[in-house]
Amino acid sequence: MNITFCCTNTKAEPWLQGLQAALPGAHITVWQPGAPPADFAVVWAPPQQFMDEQAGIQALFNIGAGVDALLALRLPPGAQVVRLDDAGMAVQMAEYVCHAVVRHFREFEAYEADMRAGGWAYRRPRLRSDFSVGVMGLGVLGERVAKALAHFEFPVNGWSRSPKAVEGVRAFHGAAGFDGFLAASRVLVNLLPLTPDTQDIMNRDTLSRLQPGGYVVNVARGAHLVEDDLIALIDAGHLAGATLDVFRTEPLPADHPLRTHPRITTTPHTSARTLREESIAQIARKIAAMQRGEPVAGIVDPRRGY
Ligand code: NDP
Ligand code: OXD
Repeated sequence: MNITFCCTNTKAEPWLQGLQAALPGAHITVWQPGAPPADFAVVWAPPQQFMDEQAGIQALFNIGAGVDALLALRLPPGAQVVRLDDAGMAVQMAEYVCHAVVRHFREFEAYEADMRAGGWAYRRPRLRSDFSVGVMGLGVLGERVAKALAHFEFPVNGWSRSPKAVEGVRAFHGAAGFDGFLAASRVLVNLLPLTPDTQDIMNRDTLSRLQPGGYVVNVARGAHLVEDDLIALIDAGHLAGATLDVFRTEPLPADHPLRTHPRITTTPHTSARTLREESIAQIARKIAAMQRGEPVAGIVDPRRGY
């Protein structure tokens, strides 16, 4: 079995060593133009040339959860796309989102500023029941995040494409459920995949329909959010602020207004990192299962885009 590795911005050597240890019978190499055909590929943001040359690939293993960049390419005919299924990302996402929501709800930023300025003042505790959190996307990551938020006793709403039942979460689905979901939510957390249906989904119109004092946490993809609309709604006082991990342009330009806006917290696309060991173990398990002709989880449907 031949496996080719083609991951942009990723140090190849530790991945090759880990994959080789997990799949001792495999021949694993780093892809170069003109390389011989392989059976499986481990990829992140490969060039179109890779896809064109590797026409016989059976499955492409994406070393991330989001496959929007991969599906933007012309794929080898018949190749299955397999995304990472959690692999240690869900707990990181739950930490990140709970931190952002709790930090905002408990006004820790204001307390920190006050303490730095020599103050010692109490703020009136806010009502948890006034801070319903809406999680867009109840997939591998969104479900874990929604459950973690419910653990802190926030009222939690969830929105997905198909109907879902998640304990502790008021579930909405489909286009027909979107208005009710927004109207019931004050904090909006985005964990949708980026598809033609979800691009720009957070815009002036939809964000205006959040409850007053709304707050946005975007941890999915930058193109889900119309950034100028977010800034305008914060400046107009309809939204209280935002925590953003992903941006329309990454890296975020050094002089971008989102970096310095006083009500916006930014991080560099780090809310849930790909963990090498967990990912290698998962990919190796799935390759072995495919070779035995068994089904594997995390197969992407290119028509729906995730
Ligand atoms: P999943 O594919 O497991 O879940 C996607 C969820 O979104 C599903 O619940 C799905 O509904 C829902 N959904 C998709 N399209 C629509 C739609 N049009 N309307 C309503 N709901 C919709 O994805 P993950 O949870 O694994 O990951 C989500 C995204 O998080 C990734 O695509 C990626 O972009 C991002 N991500 C960001 C990271 C970071 O570091 N910032 C790290 C990892 C991922 P249904 O259940 O009905 O199918
Ligand atoms: C992912 C990401 O999709 O890191 O896994 O954004």
